[in-house]
Amino acid sequence: MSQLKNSDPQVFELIKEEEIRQKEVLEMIPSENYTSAAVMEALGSVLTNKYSEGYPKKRYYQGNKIVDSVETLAQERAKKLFGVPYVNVQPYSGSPANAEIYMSLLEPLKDKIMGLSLAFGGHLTHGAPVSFSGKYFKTVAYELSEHGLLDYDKIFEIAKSERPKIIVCGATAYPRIIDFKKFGEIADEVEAFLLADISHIAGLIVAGVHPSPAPYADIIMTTTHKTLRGPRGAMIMVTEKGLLEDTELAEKIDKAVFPGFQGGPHDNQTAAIAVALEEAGKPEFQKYGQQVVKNAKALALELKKFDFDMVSGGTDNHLILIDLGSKKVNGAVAAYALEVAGIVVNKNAVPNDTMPPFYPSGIRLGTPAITTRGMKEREMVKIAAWINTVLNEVHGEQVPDTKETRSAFWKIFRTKAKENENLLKIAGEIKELTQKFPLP
Ligand code: DSN
Repeated sequence: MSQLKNSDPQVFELIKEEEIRQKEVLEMIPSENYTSAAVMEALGSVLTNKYSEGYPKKRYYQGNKIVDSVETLAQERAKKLFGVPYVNVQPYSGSPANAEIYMSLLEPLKDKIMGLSLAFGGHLTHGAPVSFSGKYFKTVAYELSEHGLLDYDKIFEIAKSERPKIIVCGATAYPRIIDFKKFGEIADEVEAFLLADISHIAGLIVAGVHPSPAPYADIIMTTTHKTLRGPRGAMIMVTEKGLLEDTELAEKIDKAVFPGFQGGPHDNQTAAIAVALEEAGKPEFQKYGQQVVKNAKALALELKKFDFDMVSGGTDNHLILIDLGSKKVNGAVAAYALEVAGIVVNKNAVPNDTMPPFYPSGIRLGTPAITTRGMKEREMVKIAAWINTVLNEVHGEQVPDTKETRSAFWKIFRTKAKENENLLKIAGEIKELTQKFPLP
């Protein structure tokens, strides 16, 4: 980045600092990953200079011959990888993509979306009242069972009585396999479209360690930057089944993306998605996906030895959701202390959480990024022990009820955490460990 260093040393320095941060900590937010250098090169290429409203061979601007080839390449790679006949690779990210899907099929304020409640691990765009999905469409939510699992009988019951037009399956904090076949049967019974939002697990599906929704869903949406390990972005796919349900579904999606919701696609992002899809089709990526799950399972097993209460009891995929109620620590407190110690996770609500979303009772952690660095089961044993030590250091630190007492609490707690010798010692050990696992 020699040009940047000369022209804007302030931004250059900030990027360098972030690079060092990413190198020296354990990135364990399950929706994050490290892209390859090739993906970043495509993302930082001259393609960022172009405007190309429209689709290949039907553009509203001149000079798009090469962009057409880039977009077609991304489309063909996605179709092959996910086994679908149609894909739109232009959505800027996951939330716009879901908005575009709803726009293509639903009448605002009339038709209904049914999705997993945000408080139980669904996404904002699956019908949460604070998001456009809950404001502009009718919604109904399903929740998890008392064991933290999807309850398909209950979902069927709700679908029968509520008659949603779209059922969304997929989650941001669900540690188990999703039974897409069952969701497909439910959607068929109530004549709803099934949207599988596979943003979190797309890479696992490609690697063959999670079943694919392609035979059962009508539409599949995925972001491209999580387990799939591409740049930030998203894709909307229509399956064979979806095209049988509605022969114009692909056309409707295209129109909803552009001109319905977006303007010019980010061609540099499209190129970087194409690169990531090529990488994901390689045998090494299969091994990567397998190791992501092996690592998550190994980590869960170790955490169990320290009596951590995991929602659903463990994991089948890349993530673990820990309910810290039994450890008497608030999730926000735990996430802060872990960051001081060099372990970056996110605070997260747990099923039936009585705390507000900013101070939830749990933390969510995952293995996609640390697996990209090459870490294996042996490192998971160490990480679990570190997490346990950190949590012991902050045992009993609960967040006070009122706003005023909360800010005083945080001020004291932050200083205490940053000066805690055991947390700082772990941060040093992690810095040492991460040097053996370079970023791509
Ligand atoms: N923000 C993503 C996640 O962390 O799961 C979902 O969009």
